[in-house]
Amino acid sequence: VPMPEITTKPRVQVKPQVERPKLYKVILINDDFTPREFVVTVLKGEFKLSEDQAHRVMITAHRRGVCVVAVFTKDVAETKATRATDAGKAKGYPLMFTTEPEE
Ligand code: TYC
Repeated sequence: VPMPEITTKPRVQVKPQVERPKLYKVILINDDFTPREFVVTVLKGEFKLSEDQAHRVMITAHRRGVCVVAVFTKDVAETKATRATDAGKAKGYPLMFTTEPEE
């Protein structure tokens, strides 16, 4: 006996749903005015670094000019960089955090 013909409806190509979000570095910039201890306090408060980690990041920026603090999604990186920069501004310090996309 003949087999029934099976027809299939063409399906549109579907892009994989789940993509890993691009990550952004928060970068601490050195300056000549912000007290070291204040930089450490901001790093602990905004980025949840330990005293040791915060001190290492501060000293690295102090010696080399910049230091990567941590990586986050774009929104979180920008919010934290802004809040940390504003904490310095509120005390009259030129403390600066920026963000840049990871490679
Ligand atoms: N260079 C500052 C000083 O000597 C301390 C400092 C370190 C400031 C790191 C900013 O990102 C910074 N008081």
